[in-house]
Amino acid sequence: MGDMHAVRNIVILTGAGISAESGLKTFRAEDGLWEEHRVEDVCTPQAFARDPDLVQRFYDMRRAAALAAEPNAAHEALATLDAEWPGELLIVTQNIDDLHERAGARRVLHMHGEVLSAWCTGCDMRHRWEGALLGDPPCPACGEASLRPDIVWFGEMPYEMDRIFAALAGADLFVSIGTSGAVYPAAGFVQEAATRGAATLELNLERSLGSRMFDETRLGPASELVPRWVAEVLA
Ligand code: BV8
Repeated sequence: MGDMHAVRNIVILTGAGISAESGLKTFRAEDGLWEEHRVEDVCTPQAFARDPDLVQRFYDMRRAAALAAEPNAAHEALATLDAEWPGELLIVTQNIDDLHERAGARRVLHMHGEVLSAWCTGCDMRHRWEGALLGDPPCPACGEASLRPDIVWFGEMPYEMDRIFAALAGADLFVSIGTSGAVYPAAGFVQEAATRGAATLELNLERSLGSRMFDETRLGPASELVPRWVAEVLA
């Protein structure tokens, strides 16, 4: 990676690969989530309208898995970077688990939502939620049985896109960790950052679909690559 002294503002994009070593399934692996479920059956507003119980059961399973998982060395290393980095830093995650925060990271943005949050489509309130949503429990605020997982489904606008694009515009360094680069707009962030003059680095088990757009790619498990990279940055 070039001379770190010129780097002040960092944007980090993470995907399912950073939570794989915590035991959470990725999407596209041979034993991935999309092997057992069709995206259009569980991850679109149309699917929720058609069969809400199937979708609630799917996210109840993901919620239980997230609660049972523990952060790994990659999450911990990013939490250390977050605590010690004097410049701007934003961890933009596509993940709906809370392992970044449980490792201690604070400057985290969940662009695709959070599985430990329930959103009432009646009164628009959001609630911390650890239990099941199957069975239509009432909204703690308005009592309506209209809670859905607080998740961005395909065809829905990701959260806080303005904040993300503002951070990309000011970034000196863009780092992508554990993502296949298959889903937009996240897969387009490397181009946006590079166009704005940022250096770009990919840390992944295998080359992603957008690999050729990165200045540098390092291949290996996140639990090894991320602590090593953070040590370099803080050196
Ligand atoms: C929108 C929440 C518009 C739910 C998710 C442009 C071109 C083509 C298509 C589109 C386009 N723009 C928009 C689209 C449509 C669509 C899209 O991108 N489709 C794809 C399939 C082609 N995008 C959307 O619909 C987005 N919305 O565009 O809205 C709009 C505009 C105006 C107004 C209204 C609307 C919304 C997309 C968000 C959907 N929700 N998640 C849930 O989690 O259940 S996406 C979900 O899938 C994840 O969040 C993530 O984004 C994606 C999965 O990707 P990864 O996380 O990368 O996981 P994957 O398994 O694929 O890869 C894992 C990687 O890790 C691998 O590379 C592997 O090698 C690596 N790895 C594995 N183990 C390790 C490792 N690396 C290191 N260490 C390890 N141990």
